[in-house]
Amino acid sequence: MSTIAERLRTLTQALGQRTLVMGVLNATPDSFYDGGRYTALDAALARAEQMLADGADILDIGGESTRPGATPVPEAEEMRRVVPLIEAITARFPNAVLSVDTTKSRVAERALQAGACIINDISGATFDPRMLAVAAQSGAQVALMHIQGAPQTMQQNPTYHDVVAEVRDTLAAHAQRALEAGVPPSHIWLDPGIGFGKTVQHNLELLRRLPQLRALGYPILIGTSRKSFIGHILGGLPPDERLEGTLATLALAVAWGADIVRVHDVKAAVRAVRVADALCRNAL
Ligand code: HH2
Repeated sequence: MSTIAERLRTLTQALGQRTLVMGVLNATPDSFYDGGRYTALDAALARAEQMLADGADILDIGGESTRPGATPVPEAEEMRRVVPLIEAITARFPNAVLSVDTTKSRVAERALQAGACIINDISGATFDPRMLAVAAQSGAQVALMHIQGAPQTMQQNPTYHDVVAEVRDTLAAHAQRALEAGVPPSHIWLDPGIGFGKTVQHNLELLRRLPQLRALGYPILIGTSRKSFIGHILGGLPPDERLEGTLATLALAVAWGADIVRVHDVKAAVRAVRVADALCRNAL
Protein backbone atom coordinates (compact mmCIF):
# COMPACT_ATOMS: atom_id res chain seq x y z
CA MET A 1 0.00 0.00 0.00
CA SER A 2 1.33 3.48 -0.87
CA THR A 3 2.03 5.93 1.94
CA ILE A 4 -0.35 8.66 3.02
CA ALA A 5 2.00 11.27 1.56
CA GLU A 6 2.05 9.48 -1.81
CA ARG A 7 -1.73 9.19 -1.90
CA LEU A 8 -2.16 12.88 -1.06
CA ARG A 9 0.36 14.08 -3.66
CA THR A 10 -1.90 13.95 -6.74
CA LEU A 11 -4.62 15.70 -4.79
CA THR A 12 -2.33 18.49 -3.64
CA GLN A 13 -1.09 19.03 -7.19
CA ALA A 14 -4.64 19.41 -8.52
CA LEU A 15 -5.86 21.61 -5.68
CA GLY A 16 -6.50 25.16 -6.85
CA GLN A 17 -6.05 24.16 -10.51
CA ARG A 18 -9.49 22.57 -10.58
CA THR A 19 -12.27 21.87 -8.09
CA LEU A 20 -11.88 18.54 -6.33
CA VAL A 21 -14.99 16.37 -6.07
CA MET A 22 -15.48 14.29 -2.94
CA GLY A 23 -18.11 11.57 -3.36
CA VAL A 24 -20.19 10.62 -0.32
CA LEU A 25 -20.41 6.95 0.64
CA ASN A 26 -22.33 6.38 3.86
CA ALA A 27 -22.27 2.87 5.32
CA THR A 28 -25.13 3.87 7.62
CA PRO A 29 -28.75 2.75 7.91
CA ASP A 30 -30.01 6.29 8.58
CA SER A 31 -28.21 8.98 6.53
CA PHE A 32 -30.65 11.56 5.22
CA TYR A 33 -30.17 10.69 1.53
CA ASP A 34 -28.15 7.48 0.99
CA GLY A 35 -28.95 5.81 4.35
CA GLY A 36 -29.46 2.03 4.05
CA ARG A 37 -28.34 1.84 0.39
CA TYR A 38 -24.70 0.89 1.01
CA THR A 39 -24.63 -1.04 4.28
CA ALA A 40 -23.84 -4.29 2.41
CA LEU A 41 -20.19 -4.51 1.33
CA ASP A 42 -21.02 -5.47 -2.27
CA ALA A 43 -23.35 -2.53 -2.74
CA ALA A 44 -20.84 -0.13 -1.18
CA LEU A 45 -18.02 -1.42 -3.41
CA ALA A 46 -20.18 -1.07 -6.51
CA ARG A 47 -21.03 2.48 -5.48
CA ALA A 48 -17.33 3.26 -4.91
CA GLU A 49 -16.49 1.88 -8.37
CA GLN A 50 -19.21 3.99 -9.98
CA MET A 51 -18.13 7.19 -8.24
CA LEU A 52 -14.49 6.64 -9.24
CA ALA A 53 -15.55 5.99 -12.85
CA ASP A 54 -17.62 9.18 -12.70
CA GLY A 55 -14.52 11.18 -11.78
CA ALA A 56 -14.51 11.43 -7.98
CA ASP A 57 -11.17 12.68 -6.65
CA ILE A 58 -11.94 11.47 -3.13
CA LEU A 59 -14.42 9.01 -1.60
CA ASP A 60 -15.68 10.10 1.83
CA ILE A 61 -16.63 7.05 3.88
CA GLY A 62 -18.98 7.60 6.81
CA GLY A 63 -20.32 5.26 9.48
CA GLU A 64 -22.36 7.71 11.54
CA SER A 65 -25.16 9.93 10.28
CA THR A 66 -24.87 13.52 11.46
CA ARG A 67 -28.25 14.64 10.16
CA PRO A 68 -30.28 16.77 12.60
CA GLY A 69 -31.53 14.61 15.46
CA ALA A 70 -29.37 11.58 14.54
CA THR A 71 -28.58 9.11 17.32
CA PRO A 72 -24.83 8.83 18.08
CA VAL A 73 -23.19 5.55 17.03
CA PRO A 74 -20.88 3.68 19.47
CA GLU A 75 -17.23 3.53 18.45
CA ALA A 76 -17.15 -0.24 17.90
CA GLU A 77 -20.17 -0.10 15.60
CA GLU A 78 -18.77 2.82 13.61
CA MET A 79 -15.50 0.90 13.15
CA ARG A 80 -17.41 -2.20 12.06
CA ARG A 81 -19.15 -0.10 9.40
CA VAL A 82 -16.17 1.79 7.97
CA VAL A 83 -12.90 -0.12 8.51
CA PRO A 84 -13.67 -3.28 6.46
CA LEU A 85 -15.16 -1.09 3.73
CA ILE A 86 -12.04 1.08 3.53
CA GLU A 87 -9.89 -2.08 3.45
CA ALA A 88 -12.00 -3.54 0.66
CA ILE A 89 -12.00 -0.35 -1.44
CA THR A 90 -8.23 0.01 -0.97
CA ALA A 91 -7.67 -3.60 -2.05
CA ARG A 92 -9.88 -3.26 -5.13
CA PHE A 93 -8.91 0.31 -6.10
CA PRO A 94 -5.38 0.94 -4.76
CA ASN A 95 -5.19 4.43 -6.29
CA ALA A 96 -8.43 5.67 -4.75
CA VAL A 97 -8.05 8.55 -2.30
CA LEU A 98 -10.23 7.82 0.72
CA SER A 99 -11.44 10.07 3.47
CA VAL A 100 -13.09 9.00 6.72
CA ASP A 101 -16.03 11.04 7.96
CA THR A 102 -15.73 10.68 11.74
CA THR A 103 -15.39 12.64 14.96
CA LYS A 104 -13.73 9.75 16.83
CA SER A 105 -9.92 9.61 16.88
CA ARG A 106 -9.77 5.81 17.22
CA VAL A 107 -12.03 5.35 14.21
CA ALA A 108 -9.84 7.81 12.29
CA GLU A 109 -6.69 5.94 13.34
CA ARG A 110 -8.02 2.56 12.22
CA ALA A 111 -9.36 4.06 8.99
CA LEU A 112 -5.94 5.53 8.19
CA GLN A 113 -4.30 2.15 8.83
CA ALA A 114 -6.88 0.57 6.51
CA GLY A 115 -6.05 2.94 3.64
CA ALA A 116 -7.70 6.34 4.21
CA CYS A 117 -5.53 9.45 4.02
CA ILE A 118 -7.98 12.22 4.93
CA ILE A 119 -9.86 12.80 8.19
CA ASN A 120 -13.14 14.65 7.68
CA ASP A 121 -14.30 15.80 11.12
CA ILE A 122 -17.66 17.61 11.30
CA SER A 123 -16.81 18.82 14.82
CA GLY A 124 -13.61 20.54 13.70
CA ALA A 125 -11.73 18.11 15.96
CA THR A 126 -13.54 19.41 19.06
CA PHE A 127 -15.56 16.31 20.05
CA ASP A 128 -12.45 14.16 20.56
CA PRO A 129 -9.36 15.88 22.01
CA ARG A 130 -7.03 13.23 20.49
CA MET A 131 -8.09 13.86 16.90
CA LEU A 132 -5.48 16.47 16.03
CA ALA A 133 -2.65 14.37 17.48
CA VAL A 134 -3.77 11.50 15.22
CA ALA A 135 -3.81 13.85 12.23
CA ALA A 136 -0.36 15.25 13.05
CA GLN A 137 1.28 11.88 13.71
CA SER A 138 -0.16 10.18 10.64
CA GLY A 139 0.47 12.99 8.17
CA ALA A 140 -3.17 12.84 7.07
CA GLN A 141 -5.08 15.70 5.49
CA VAL A 142 -7.72 17.04 7.87
CA ALA A 143 -10.99 18.77 6.99
CA LEU A 144 -12.19 20.84 9.95
CA MET A 145 -15.86 21.81 9.85
CA HIS A 146 -17.87 24.36 11.80
CA ILE A 147 -20.87 23.12 13.76
CA GLN A 148 -22.98 24.95 16.32
CA GLY A 149 -23.83 22.47 19.07
CA ALA A 150 -24.12 18.76 18.25
CA PRO A 151 -26.18 16.92 15.59
CA GLN A 152 -28.88 15.84 18.06
CA THR A 153 -29.86 19.40 18.97
CA MET A 154 -28.16 21.72 16.43
CA GLN A 155 -31.28 22.65 14.45
CA GLN A 156 -33.44 23.51 17.49
CA ASN A 157 -32.68 27.22 17.53
CA PRO A 158 -29.45 28.16 15.74
CA THR A 159 -28.52 31.71 16.73
CA TYR A 160 -25.70 34.02 15.64
CA HIS A 161 -25.01 37.72 15.92
CA ASP A 162 -23.07 37.67 12.63
CA VAL A 163 -22.96 34.14 11.23
CA VAL A 164 -20.05 34.73 8.83
CA ALA A 165 -17.84 36.46 11.40
CA GLU A 166 -18.55 33.77 14.01
CA VAL A 167 -17.97 30.86 11.63
CA ARG A 168 -14.79 32.54 10.33
CA ASP A 169 -13.43 33.07 13.87
CA THR A 170 -14.23 29.49 14.88
CA LEU A 171 -12.58 28.10 11.74
CA ALA A 172 -9.52 30.27 12.33
CA ALA A 173 -9.34 28.88 15.89
CA HIS A 174 -9.69 25.29 14.58
CA ALA A 175 -6.81 25.88 12.15
CA GLN A 176 -4.70 27.42 14.91
CA ARG A 177 -5.26 24.41 17.21
CA ALA A 178 -4.33 22.09 14.35
CA LEU A 179 -1.10 24.00 13.72
CA GLU A 180 -0.26 23.91 17.43
CA ALA A 181 -0.83 20.14 17.43
CA GLY A 182 1.73 19.82 14.64
CA VAL A 183 -0.50 19.57 11.55
CA PRO A 184 1.26 21.40 8.70
CA PRO A 185 -0.73 24.27 7.14
CA SER A 186 -0.91 22.46 3.78
CA HIS A 187 -2.76 19.60 5.50
CA ILE A 188 -5.67 21.77 6.68
CA TRP A 189 -8.97 22.32 4.87
CA LEU A 190 -11.84 24.32 6.38
CA ASP A 191 -15.59 23.90 5.94
CA PRO A 192 -18.37 26.27 7.11
CA GLY A 193 -20.67 23.30 7.80
CA ILE A 194 -23.73 24.02 5.69
CA GLY A 195 -26.79 22.82 7.62
CA PHE A 196 -24.95 22.16 10.87
CA GLY A 197 -26.67 24.45 13.38
CA LYS A 198 -27.80 26.95 10.73
CA THR A 199 -31.09 28.31 9.43
CA VAL A 200 -31.78 28.63 5.71
CA GLN A 201 -30.73 32.29 5.90
CA HIS A 202 -27.49 31.39 7.72
CA ASN A 203 -26.61 28.86 4.99
CA LEU A 204 -27.28 31.38 2.22
CA GLU A 205 -25.27 34.08 3.96
CA LEU A 206 -22.30 31.71 4.43
CA LEU A 207 -22.30 30.72 0.78
CA ARG A 208 -22.71 34.28 -0.46
CA ARG A 209 -19.88 35.53 1.72
CA LEU A 210 -17.59 32.53 1.13
CA PRO A 211 -14.74 34.82 -0.03
CA GLN A 212 -14.47 36.04 3.59
CA LEU A 213 -13.84 32.46 4.73
CA ARG A 214 -11.44 31.81 1.85
CA ALA A 215 -9.49 34.85 3.07
CA LEU A 216 -8.33 32.74 6.04
CA GLY A 217 -5.88 31.25 3.55
CA TYR A 218 -6.96 27.59 3.63
CA PRO A 219 -8.76 25.61 0.92
CA ILE A 220 -12.52 25.58 1.53
CA LEU A 221 -14.60 22.40 1.40
CA ILE A 222 -18.34 22.83 0.89
CA GLY A 223 -21.12 20.30 1.51
CA THR A 224 -24.45 21.48 0.15
CA SER A 225 -25.45 18.24 -1.55
CA ARG A 226 -29.22 17.67 -1.42
CA LYS A 227 -29.47 19.49 1.92
CA SER A 228 -32.73 20.79 3.33
CA PHE A 229 -32.15 24.49 2.60
CA ILE A 230 -32.31 23.59 -1.11
CA GLY A 231 -35.62 21.78 -0.56
CA HIS A 232 -36.87 24.78 1.38
CA ILE A 233 -35.97 27.26 -1.40
CA LEU A 234 -37.77 25.03 -3.91
CA GLY A 235 -41.01 24.90 -1.97
CA GLY A 236 -40.39 21.79 0.13
CA LEU A 237 -38.86 19.36 -2.37
CA PRO A 238 -37.59 16.08 -0.81
CA PRO A 239 -33.87 15.06 -0.98
CA ASP A 240 -34.26 13.02 -4.19
CA GLU A 241 -35.57 16.13 -5.99
CA ARG A 242 -32.70 18.40 -5.00
CA LEU A 243 -30.04 17.66 -7.65
CA GLU A 244 -30.51 20.74 -9.84
CA GLY A 245 -30.57 22.99 -6.79
CA THR A 246 -27.37 21.35 -5.58
CA LEU A 247 -25.66 22.00 -8.93
CA ALA A 248 -26.57 25.70 -8.71
CA THR A 249 -24.89 25.90 -5.30
CA LEU A 250 -21.77 24.12 -6.60
CA ALA A 251 -21.25 26.51 -9.50
CA LEU A 252 -21.56 29.52 -7.24
CA ALA A 253 -19.47 28.00 -4.47
CA VAL A 254 -16.65 27.53 -7.01
CA ALA A 255 -17.05 31.14 -8.14
CA TRP A 256 -16.90 32.27 -4.52
CA GLY A 257 -13.77 30.30 -3.65
CA ALA A 258 -14.57 26.65 -2.83
CA ASP A 259 -11.82 24.19 -3.83
CA ILE A 260 -13.43 20.91 -2.77
CA VAL A 261 -17.11 19.95 -3.02
CA ARG A 262 -18.68 17.03 -1.12
CA VAL A 263 -21.50 15.49 -3.17
CA HIS A 264 -23.76 12.46 -3.56
CA ASP A 265 -24.00 12.81 -7.38
CA VAL A 266 -20.45 12.64 -8.66
CA LYS A 267 -21.10 12.53 -12.41
CA ALA A 268 -23.37 15.58 -12.39
CA ALA A 269 -21.14 17.46 -9.96
CA VAL A 270 -17.97 16.82 -11.99
CA ARG A 271 -19.68 18.21 -15.10
CA ALA A 272 -20.95 21.26 -13.21
CA VAL A 273 -17.62 22.12 -11.59
CA ARG A 274 -15.65 21.59 -14.82
CA VAL A 275 -17.77 24.27 -16.46
CA ALA A 276 -17.47 26.48 -13.38
CA ASP A 277 -13.69 25.90 -13.40
CA ALA A 278 -13.46 26.92 -17.08
CA LEU A 279 -15.27 30.14 -16.23
CA CYS A 280 -13.67 30.96 -12.88
CA ARG A 281 -10.18 29.45 -13.02
CA ASN A 282 -9.60 29.70 -16.75
CA ALA A 283 -9.11 25.90 -16.48
CA LEU A 284 -9.88 24.44 -19.87
N1 HH2 B 1 -22.25 17.05 5.58
C1 HH2 B 1 -22.66 15.83 5.98
C2 HH2 B 1 -21.72 14.91 6.48
N2 HH2 B 1 -20.41 15.21 6.54
N3 HH2 B 1 -18.64 16.72 6.15
C3 HH2 B 1 -18.22 17.92 5.75
N4 HH2 B 1 -16.91 18.23 5.79
N5 HH2 B 1 -19.09 18.87 5.28
C4 HH2 B 1 -20.43 18.64 5.20
O1 HH2 B 1 -21.18 19.56 4.81
C5 HH2 B 1 -20.92 17.37 5.64
C6 HH2 B 1 -19.99 16.42 6.11
C7 HH2 B 1 -24.10 15.45 5.91
O2 HH2 B 1 -24.39 14.77 4.72
P1 HH2 B 1 -24.57 13.19 4.58
O3 HH2 B 1 -23.29 12.48 4.91
O4 HH2 B 1 -25.12 12.89 3.25
O5 HH2 B 1 -25.70 12.82 5.61
P2 HH2 B 1 -25.69 12.12 7.04
O6 HH2 B 1 -24.99 13.02 8.00
O7 HH2 B 1 -27.14 11.95 7.35
O8 HH2 B 1 -24.96 10.81 6.92
